[in-house]
Amino acid sequence: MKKIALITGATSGIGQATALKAAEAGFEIIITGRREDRLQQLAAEIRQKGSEVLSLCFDVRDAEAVKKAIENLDDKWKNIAVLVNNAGLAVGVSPLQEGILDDWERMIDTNVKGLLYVTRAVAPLMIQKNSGHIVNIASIAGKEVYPGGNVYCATKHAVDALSRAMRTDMLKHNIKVTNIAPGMVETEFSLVRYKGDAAAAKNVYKGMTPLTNEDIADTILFAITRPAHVCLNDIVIMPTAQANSRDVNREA
Ligand code: NDP
Ligand code: 8X3
Repeated sequence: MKKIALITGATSGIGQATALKAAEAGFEIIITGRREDRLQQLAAEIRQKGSEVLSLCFDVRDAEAVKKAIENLDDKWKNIAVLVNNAGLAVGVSPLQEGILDDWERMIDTNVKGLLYVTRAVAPLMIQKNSGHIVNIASIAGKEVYPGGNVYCATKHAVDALSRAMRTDMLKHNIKVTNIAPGMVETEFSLVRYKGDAAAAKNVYKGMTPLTNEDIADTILFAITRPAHVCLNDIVIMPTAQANSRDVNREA
């Protein structure tokens, strides 16, 4: 029987590449996001690969919508083996003292509360089966801070802490928890962070080679295909041209 992977934030970037690679690797996929048109397009691509797919359109910030979407799954789709908590975003680069409250709320509500709502709905299904794997997409911003990163970094530090907390709480239920902390990955991430300013987004990667969404998807696929007794707890993956949050070689 094929395993089922639920991937949040599958309409773009890391989530989209992960959904496609997981389908190629033989998983059946539940894809989620807010953009219905993109979900439909991705679902068609996954079906072409011969994999079954279900798409769920909801905002992870809406606790009731998350709960209903998971509760209403039929028994087949409730048999989730892998949850990839990927939906997330950065908004703005203001110093803390000039921060925009709405930006802060979007980041905290999505990256922390949204991840919690989805996990709260899915983890009991895994516990019933005494097996499962939760992959949290954190960030190098969950290990370090950098100028203007303030609240985004705080949310990703929270994800890092929640990965460790989940691993402890779910230990007796045989559930693996993998925290993945990427450095710079060129996706729609910077376009969202700079509120649609394509030039500012492009400039983030100027003169260096960032990671791609496929690099992170490959890493996730490696983590979720290890033998039952092996759990990769924490993976930091950086572009060769990035040593840490602040040091980037733009001259290679
Ligand atoms: P993208 O902007 O390309 O993708 C983000 C995804 O998250 C989209 O599918 C989006 O879907 C979804 N999403 C955002 N907000 C919500 C919401 N409220 N409800 C449901 N889905 C939502 O960025 P990435 O692929 O780069 O980002 C994926 C994850 O990786 C994020 O958690 C990010 O913080 C993390 N990350 C990214 C890095 C990078 O440099 N790119 C580095 C380290 C970590 P939709 O808009 O359709 O809802
Ligand atoms: C995204 C990577 O360095 O912009 O999480 O924070 S960074």
